[in-house]
Amino acid sequence: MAPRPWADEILYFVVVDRFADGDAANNTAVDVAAQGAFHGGDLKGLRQQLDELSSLGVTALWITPVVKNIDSFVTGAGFPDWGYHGYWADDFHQLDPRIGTEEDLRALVDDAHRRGIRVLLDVVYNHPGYNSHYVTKPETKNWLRSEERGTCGQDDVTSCVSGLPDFKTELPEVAKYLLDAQLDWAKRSGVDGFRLDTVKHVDHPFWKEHRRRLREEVSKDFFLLGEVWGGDAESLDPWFAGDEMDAGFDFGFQGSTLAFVQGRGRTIAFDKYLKSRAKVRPGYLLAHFLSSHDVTGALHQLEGDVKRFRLAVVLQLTTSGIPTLYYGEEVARPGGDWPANRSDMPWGSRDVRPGAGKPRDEDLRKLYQKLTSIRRAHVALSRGTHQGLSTDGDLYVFLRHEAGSGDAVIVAINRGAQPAKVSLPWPEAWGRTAAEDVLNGGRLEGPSLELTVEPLGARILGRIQTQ
Ligand SMILES: [Ca+2]
Ligand SMILES: [Ca+2]
Repeated sequence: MAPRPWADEILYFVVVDRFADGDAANNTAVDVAAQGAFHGGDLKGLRQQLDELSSLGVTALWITPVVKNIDSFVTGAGFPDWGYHGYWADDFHQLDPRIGTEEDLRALVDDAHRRGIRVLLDVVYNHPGYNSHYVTKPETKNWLRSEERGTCGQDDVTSCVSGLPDFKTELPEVAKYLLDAQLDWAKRSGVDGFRLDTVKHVDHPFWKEHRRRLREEVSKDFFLLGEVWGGDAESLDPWFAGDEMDAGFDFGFQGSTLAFVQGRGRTIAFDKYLKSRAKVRPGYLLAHFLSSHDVTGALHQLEGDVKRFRLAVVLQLTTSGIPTLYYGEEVARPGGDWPANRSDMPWGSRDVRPGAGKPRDEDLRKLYQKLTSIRRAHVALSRGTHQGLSTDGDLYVFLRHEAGSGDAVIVAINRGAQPAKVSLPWPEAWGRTAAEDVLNGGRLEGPSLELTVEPLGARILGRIQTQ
């Protein structure tokens, strides 16, 4: 694949078990009616849907962990809850047969690469699953802190997250075992990077060694996107300063954006939040999501208000960082509170299981297609500076500008119930050429920029490219 900065990627996150079923033969203990059970999705099914993802315009894929998970369920949530999500490992040296084989994983990565799509594998170093064999086997039982033995600590690194057994990653033997296993998958699968789970629950020396070994043994460009719960430009910095991660999730984007589109808080406060994202250490990136497997879905939080959701999507795909789309969001999959936030991918009239027959909002998907193509055509949207131009009332206008290419894009969002108007100076970066609304169509001429934005409407303006 041709080199491309990660700042330009549009990432799509898939919970493999809940996406597409390409192999009924691996469907052991599948029960689509049970919310905590396996639903049959697998790597083969995902691979068969790469054209679906390509046509959506995403450029990178993040898949849930593929290693063998525990074979039993837990009942703490009030229903049988299985390791369908991949975060409850039972053997780091085997793939989960319900997800697929090593060949399936390699074929997925190869086919994705052929379409110009990079792949991030989700990796967990902090813990195995509940009652995993690591806890009971004599060779490994001292590798873990556990509630059963009363050995869980009190701090982020030594506590037992969600009551899960905690790997003593500070012990060289434990670190080596975990690193050897995951680096081996990186080498064998050809993935482009890892999405790293529970980052703040593992010690910094481990992450430094992790990075050092990946660069030496796999690739100097191997990309690391870390989940530091609650992370933002400032709180992620220790993992950037220490050369441990390349990027981290911005947990503030969902709440700030949903509040803005719902008319809560002043427009200037939202502008201030978006500007604060530029404080991220130069060369490092934030990844921003509207929904995930760990938070309540955005559309659900908006009580199904697709008009406001569309504004949030425009903001996600026109602001800096790596936009991280959550599977099915693009067709209005109703993702509620946990565990409904991991519901099945809707397939409409197609039968690729898990959510076969469930309806899709194809108009919403068309908006995503349009926005991904606009983002990919305008480097200002992925790499440019962010400058608020108007923050009066319910209208928010901002400029994204990338000096190297001279590309400049203006985005205008009206969250109010009335049409909003503003008159702005013609952007210097556009010179004297005319501009066009690349989202809705329509031409604009200088000498000033006279903008009207419909209620709950958005406009994206760029200079008309001369041939
Ligand atoms: Ca299957
Ligand atoms: Ca830990």
